Amino acid sequence: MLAMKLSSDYFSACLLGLASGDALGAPYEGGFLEQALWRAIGRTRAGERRWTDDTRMSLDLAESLLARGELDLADLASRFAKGYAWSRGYGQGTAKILKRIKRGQDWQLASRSVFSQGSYGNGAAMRAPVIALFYARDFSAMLHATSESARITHSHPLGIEGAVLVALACYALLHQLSTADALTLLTSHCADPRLAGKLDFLQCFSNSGKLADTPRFIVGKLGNGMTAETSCLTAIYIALRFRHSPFEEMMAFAIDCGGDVDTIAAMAGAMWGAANGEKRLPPFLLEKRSYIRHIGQLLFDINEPA
Ligand code: F2R
Ligand code: MG
Ligand code: MG
Repeated sequence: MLAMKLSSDYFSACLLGLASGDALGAPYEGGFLEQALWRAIGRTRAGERRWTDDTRMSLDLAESLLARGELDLADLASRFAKGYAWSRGYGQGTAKILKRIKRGQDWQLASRSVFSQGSYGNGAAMRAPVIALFYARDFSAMLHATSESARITHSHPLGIEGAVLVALACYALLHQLSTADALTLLTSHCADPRLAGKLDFLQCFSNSGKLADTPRFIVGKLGNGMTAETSCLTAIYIALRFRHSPFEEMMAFAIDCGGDVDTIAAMAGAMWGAANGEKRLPPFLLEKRSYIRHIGQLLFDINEPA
């Protein structure tokens, strides 16, 4: 769809932005018990900030796409299952599905074993930035792969559509679309009236130049929950509002929004990284930083014509 020059720096930054938002947001996610647990296990022995399921599943997806050269759901399901560890704080439904696959159940059976209509959590959306990178030069393949990749854990239409919107937002920012053009692109691919209503809200605020409300107001309008419906548009709003501001300012706003902070910040962080490149990201001690940068580079290389 778009043929402009892409740079490897922005691919790495998209993945590092995701992991940074996840790691910096994780201490604020969940209730008292979850936060106390994260205080105990939230750093590696080397003092690096640990990330959670959001980054683990994004790396699983990237590693599968790079190894297979295309989306291979059986391979991806097996990598998701191998990557599962309770200490990464997976969603309850996703954890059950991955444990079943680990025990040998076919992923197609496992995917509907918890919620009969599939999950509408934000778990497919939080890893969707990887698809935007892998298919950065093939728009229709990106849309198709995003929906397909959601199916293993999130076959509910809302879980899928949230993932598509997040992938599209990353794609738009990677290609340096204006905020108005990015929102037009998202609107043209949004069918669900609940998500479309929230996108209308973003359009109004973008048109009036008034993208500047309090976290409390934004949470009231867009949500801060663990479902795709209550988190994806919040992340997109935050990324668009802070796309030209320092990462730390965006992160402070995401933390003030509360709720599912690691995931909202991971999705917004991926979009921000895709728009800004690596040099503007804060260089704090992050678990596997060099490896994540390397995977971003490989996702760029696959898009480069030989
Ligand atoms: N799991 C966490 N954080 C723990 C915080 C728990 C805290 N006590 C709290 O409840 O706030 N974080 C990680 O999980 C999220 C991603 O979740 P994912 O992968 O989408 O999981 P799941 O279980 O599929 O969906 C999440 C919840 O949404 C509700 N839900 C989804 N589909 C449903 C359906 N069809 N019917 C009814 N409910 C449905 C359920 O409550 C699910 O548990 C991210 O935040 C990640 O960081
Ligand atoms: Mg998480
Ligand atoms: Mg979360």
